[in-house]
Amino acid sequence: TTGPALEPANPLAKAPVGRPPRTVDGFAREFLRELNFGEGVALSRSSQNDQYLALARTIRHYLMADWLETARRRREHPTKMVGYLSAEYLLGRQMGNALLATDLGAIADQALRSLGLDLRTLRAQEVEPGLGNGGLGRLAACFVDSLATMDVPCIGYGIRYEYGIFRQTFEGGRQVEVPDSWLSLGGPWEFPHPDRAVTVGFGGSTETFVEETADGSGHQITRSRWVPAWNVLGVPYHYMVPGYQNGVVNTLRLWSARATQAFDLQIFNSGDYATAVRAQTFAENISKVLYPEDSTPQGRELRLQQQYFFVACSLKDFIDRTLEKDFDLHRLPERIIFQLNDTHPVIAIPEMMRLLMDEHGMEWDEAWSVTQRCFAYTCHTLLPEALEVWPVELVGRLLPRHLEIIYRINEEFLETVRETFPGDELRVRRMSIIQDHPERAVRMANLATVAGVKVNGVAELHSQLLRDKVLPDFSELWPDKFTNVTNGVTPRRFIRLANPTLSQLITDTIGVGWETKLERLESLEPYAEDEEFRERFAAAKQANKTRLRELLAVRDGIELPEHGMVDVMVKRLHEYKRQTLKLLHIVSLYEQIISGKVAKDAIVPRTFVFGAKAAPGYHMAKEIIYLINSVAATVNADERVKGVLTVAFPANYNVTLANKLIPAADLSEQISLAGKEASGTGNMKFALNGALTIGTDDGANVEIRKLVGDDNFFLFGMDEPQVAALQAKGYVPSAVYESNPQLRSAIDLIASGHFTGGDRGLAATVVDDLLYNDRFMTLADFQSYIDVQGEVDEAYRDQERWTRSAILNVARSGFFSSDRSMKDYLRRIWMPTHD
Ligand code: GFP
Repeated sequence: TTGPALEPANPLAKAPVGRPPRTVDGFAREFLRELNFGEGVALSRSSQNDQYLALARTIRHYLMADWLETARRRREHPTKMVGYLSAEYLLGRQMGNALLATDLGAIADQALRSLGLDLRTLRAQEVEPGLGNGGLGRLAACFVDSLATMDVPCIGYGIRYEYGIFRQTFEGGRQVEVPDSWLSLGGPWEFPHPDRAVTVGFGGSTETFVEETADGSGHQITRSRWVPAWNVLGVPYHYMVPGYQNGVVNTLRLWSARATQAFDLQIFNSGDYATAVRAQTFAENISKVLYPEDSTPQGRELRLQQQYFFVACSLKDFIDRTLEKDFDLHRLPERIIFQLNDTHPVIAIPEMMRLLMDEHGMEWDEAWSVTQRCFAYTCHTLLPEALEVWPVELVGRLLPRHLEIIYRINEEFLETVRETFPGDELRVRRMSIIQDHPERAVRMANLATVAGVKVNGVAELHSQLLRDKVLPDFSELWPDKFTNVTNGVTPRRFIRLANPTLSQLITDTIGVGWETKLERLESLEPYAEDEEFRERFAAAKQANKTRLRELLAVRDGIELPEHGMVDVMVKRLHEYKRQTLKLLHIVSLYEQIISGKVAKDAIVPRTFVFGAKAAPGYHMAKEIIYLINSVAATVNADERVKGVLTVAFPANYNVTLANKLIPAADLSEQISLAGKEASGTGNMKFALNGALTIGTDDGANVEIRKLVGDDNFFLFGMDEPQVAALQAKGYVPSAVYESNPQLRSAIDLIASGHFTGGDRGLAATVVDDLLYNDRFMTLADFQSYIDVQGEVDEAYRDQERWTRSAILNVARSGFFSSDRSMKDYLRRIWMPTHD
């Protein structure tokens, strides 16, 4: 709790916090002071890590006045805020972003140089906080960046995982997961506040009691309350979220779990050390590790604990700490909208009901009316298995009061359904928040849809399919509840930081300020016809490719050829994303060359780059990784294709590597089965960095193609209605295999063990699945993919044409700034009167 208002005698205490001087000397002095006073070392004795930590703290100083000032402003003029609830934030490195936000890059560079140090070397020391799995977590990071840049009051709430997404290494081509101890050398970007810890309960039971109503009428009501069996503490860690050179710094508040009692001293003294710290271990496990998606049922309970833990901390934090004291909670929706990033934080809905009723004395109807206006839900998937359900047994055991509340919400909701659709019990069963089969479980997406003020998908097509296929009964009942907000990416990180060469060219051509008004990129369009500009544009791409070659040589010992097309597929490894389709293309090219069907010089030399992590429990994904590595090793060692086909699979794809790969790409692979990729955001990053896309009519590809034009996008494959029709008709992958000789040769070569040291068994899992299951219709789209790859080759041969198309991709992709996404959320969901 905050102490009494300070009335210090010293007038200095009232002055705004000082800003360090923005000069080379001033910066150098701050840095040395941090090194000496903060790290306790002299420059001459300091390690690179000391220097990195001191540098981070120095840069922090330049943000501090703005942070405190932003907080003060928001406190003194409270308006409606966005509470972004997300189990993941894939932030990427902080230092470069902070230097960009403060515009201190040049000063820091010179200051360090004057001390004999190198900024780039120190920046490379940073281990990125990988607190997310992929697109969903990265999207959350882009959104908080945009909200700060737009000066929208927002608190990002999440979990401070001690171990983020695992570090991937390859052993014998197989993925090996190493814990990501990103905090082990110090976390200079975080501010722990253990004194502001929040208590969160688990387990136990509920009890009912009778109470007189608050209106003084003498009526009695029966109420319920929760008596948890055990508690943990949530310690908040604050992170700065700086806007882009605008003096605004918002806050990201991540929760870390601690035991209420560190250990039992008596047991410890008796020598039973393991038992003495058991409670501590148990509690701290909650924020120990980021849960990888698509994993097996193990750890499910821990996952629900994580979800409840962070939303319970966050709601309490907002109500008890952020709101002014004595704020009338009936007016809560005037102050907050909690955006639920996927189903992970949906347990916040019954938690809000519980807080309002059991801790703040509201009646059910009032509490429900408030709750319904405080939440909105974003769905990020189309795969039914990715919509979370929690077994009733588990929820009841862990959160008994919440289960009661969920049951009552459901009861009242189903009454509405029955009134609207009398006699339609099948519909009632489909819409129920509780499913009966295969086990009784709470459907979190249904709960979020019932309670949320809006439900949105993340690209036009996805939002349409969400209405028509995923939640059709709900969209029939409440058509106005459904809306779309197409995803976006922050141009600060994904153009300015990632691609300085292109950024400079853009600024030289259209002036400053495009980073916050990305639609201005459209003024680049006429330059597609300007030869000099095209040359500079192509030179920028070439420079990025050279940088990538240098990086991969050092980072992974991978040798890339100097010339040729750079063809990149980077994203989570998942069957629906179809990395195997890319692999079949490579194998097919290789097979055609070594069998003499195609002359080596008939195809355009290409470097294929993969980047992908497989969830540790996802067996098939790991087999695919192994196969990609096996193909890479064989192809790269084969003299017959040398200089024409190169396959690179650098390990541990993350935000840092993405920033190097994307600017160097010529071709962006977005090849999911139509109707399966909700949006994609990598696709946007590539287009904005001047890569052309080969893609299916899926997710945001549809919008990219519409904007950049058919001539500047390589479309292939079935569209969603065709996929549905084939599914309905019955899809037989082996029949496709039989009827397509080129496909057959490629698959046969894999199956023969050619890439797996002669061992057929090693490729069998992937091959058999393609032939006899192929849930994501890889084989059905193979021929179309191959044909269009032929068109890609042809287009690439005409470098003038290619560059023109690449420029148009940049010029026409301004729509995909996450600033635009934020405007859409504000207008359509958070503050409908906003403009
Ligand atoms: C998920 C979806 C993507 C979507 C992002 C952000 O990310 O289509 O773009 O969320 O909305 F699948 P991944 O799990 O694919 O990384």
